[in-house]
Amino acid sequence: MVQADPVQEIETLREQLDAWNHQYYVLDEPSVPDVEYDRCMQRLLQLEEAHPELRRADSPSQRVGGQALTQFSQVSHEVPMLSLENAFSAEDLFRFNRRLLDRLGAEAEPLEFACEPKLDGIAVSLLYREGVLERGATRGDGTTGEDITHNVRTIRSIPLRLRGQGYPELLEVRGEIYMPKAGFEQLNARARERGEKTFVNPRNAAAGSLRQLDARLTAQRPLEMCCYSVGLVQGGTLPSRHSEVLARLSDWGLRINRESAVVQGIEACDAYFDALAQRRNRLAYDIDGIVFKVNDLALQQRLGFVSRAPRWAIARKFPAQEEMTQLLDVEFQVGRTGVITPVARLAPVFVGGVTVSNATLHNSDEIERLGVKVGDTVIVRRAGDVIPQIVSVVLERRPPSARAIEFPSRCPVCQSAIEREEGEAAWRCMGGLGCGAQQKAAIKHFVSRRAMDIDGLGDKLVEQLVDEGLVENVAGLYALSKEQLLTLERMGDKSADNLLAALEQSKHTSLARFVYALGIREVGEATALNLARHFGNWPALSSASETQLLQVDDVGPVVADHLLQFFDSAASMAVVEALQQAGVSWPDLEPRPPESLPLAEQVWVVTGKLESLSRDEAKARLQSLGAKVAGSVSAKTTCVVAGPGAGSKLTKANELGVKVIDEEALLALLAAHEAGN
Ligand code: D41
Repeated sequence: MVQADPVQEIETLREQLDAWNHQYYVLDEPSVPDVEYDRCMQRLLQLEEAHPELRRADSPSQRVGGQALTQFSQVSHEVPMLSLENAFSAEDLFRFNRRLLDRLGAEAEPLEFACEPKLDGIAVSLLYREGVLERGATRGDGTTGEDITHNVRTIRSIPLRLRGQGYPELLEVRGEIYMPKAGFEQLNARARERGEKTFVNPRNAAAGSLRQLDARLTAQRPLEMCCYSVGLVQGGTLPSRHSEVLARLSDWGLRINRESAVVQGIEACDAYFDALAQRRNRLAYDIDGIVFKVNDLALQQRLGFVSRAPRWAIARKFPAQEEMTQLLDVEFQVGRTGVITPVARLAPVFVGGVTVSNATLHNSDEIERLGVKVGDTVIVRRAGDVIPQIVSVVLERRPPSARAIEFPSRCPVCQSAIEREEGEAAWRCMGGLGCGAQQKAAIKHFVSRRAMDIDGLGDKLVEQLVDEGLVENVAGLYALSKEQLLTLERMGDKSADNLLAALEQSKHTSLARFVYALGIREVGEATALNLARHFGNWPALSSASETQLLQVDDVGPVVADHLLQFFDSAASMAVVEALQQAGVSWPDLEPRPPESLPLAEQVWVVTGKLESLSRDEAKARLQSLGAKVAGSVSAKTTCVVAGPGAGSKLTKANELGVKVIDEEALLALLAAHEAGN
């Protein structure tokens, strides 16, 4: 794309980069490989360097400014940013509807409402002049906020210039800046690894990220923006319904919430609330309720506002995801790989929809960071499927009897020495499979459904078997006799027979399952499958060199090192030997080059929510069958897997006549192809 005219080439590059940004960050549909994007960006930077007179603030190269600010300046909101009234029950919501109808007259029934998830982030205002982003500000107290232009510019879902045409000369857009849950977890995990301060929740992380004077810091934080209304509008007009205004914002390249819906009547609002409450944990971001707005802007006008909140909107809140409770004790658990995790025992508390009585304290650094003591009152957070966490201590409530938490100096289960590797936060028990806790965890993993799939061998039974000294390692399972089983508590004749049959059946397995079942550090299902595919048989795999291991998809230096340690360990290899002696076997495979895999040459796309496996897992398993997994649908796509909530990718697939299957069909297909491995 070399063009003689730099003006023209710069404009072409900016348009291309803007379009890709929009596809990626606003529509959630990646459309180019990173290298291509980077190449264009580099070219643009190079041209702008050579022609400083052609630099412009709204160029995609100008998201992160040079100098850090020394302070924030204040911004007054010409049109105040109102607040929202809260509702805490269905009754509150119905009362809201009655108040509306009292004012508007019964003939307004049923009212049309716009329903929107209430994002738990920071409310902000963006000002566009002639379509160019001029200023970003926090809501502050609604009248005065802070100028955070330098920081909002770094957020990729905020366009530096609006797309298309027809926008007013002056347009103030309002919305919420938030941090998606996955980005938050990653940010905290990284901070924890480095022993740095973590954020309490995604909202605080978003607020902290926006409060940076140096935009280069903000640029590294996974922030997103979602728009929910407009403020100042001059030199142009907007549609007459809220939902249409949002649709227009979307046309201009701004991000709006795809879960939003327009419904008729308050009963439908109630149903929307219940439906989203069900799915709340599966959304990619935290929401703390649902906002209901009268959709007709003329009716909004007639209703007006009281003090600082509009009469025409209400936020129905979900049950809190953070609650206060007491830390009763701390226990130290030893995991499968020896990692010692402090677990908080809590006075039971109802939070995020369930009763919580345990929370993870992660590691010794985290205990130190929180400064928590036994007896303290703590704030517990349970969001989504994430394990409950203690996020802070209420120091004012510390009783005089509070006692410091002592991290053990030896393994609490086997008394072996504990060590912590350079740069790691976790302490590990060095007892290996001599440690009872690691023994039990290794056996539980070995028998689990996706490993050897031994039916009827639950956690309790595994613990009994180890505690009674009947089983020491996974090979011992196959030496169990019926007489031994019958000595166990609550083990009847029938259950013993069933268990022995399940053990017998599990002996016929696949190399991939076997490798996964061994529980080698960092070797998950997908990696095990890749290893099995690549080497085809155990002797080849277990004698592979580092160089050979590194040739396998998914295997990097760390995984290779764990594998080599396992193969070098006489004890581990003796267990493998004993398992094979006991009759555990699998069909060897032809070591297969990638091009002979069943889905070789195919391009797959996964979109929407999946129920029984994560999108990453689906991707890894498709890849290990040879498929490429792409981020967007094109004529080259072989098949699209669409779960609930699939949007434009599904539409596109239908338009192009690309095959679409659901999760159930995907599982069937994976099972069919993986069976032989
Ligand atoms: O998602 C939100 N947090 C959200 C906040 C939303 N979807 N809609 C909102 N609508 C308004 C009005 C009705 C006043 C335009 C809001 C907020 N306000 C709001 N956010 C913070 C204070 C008020």
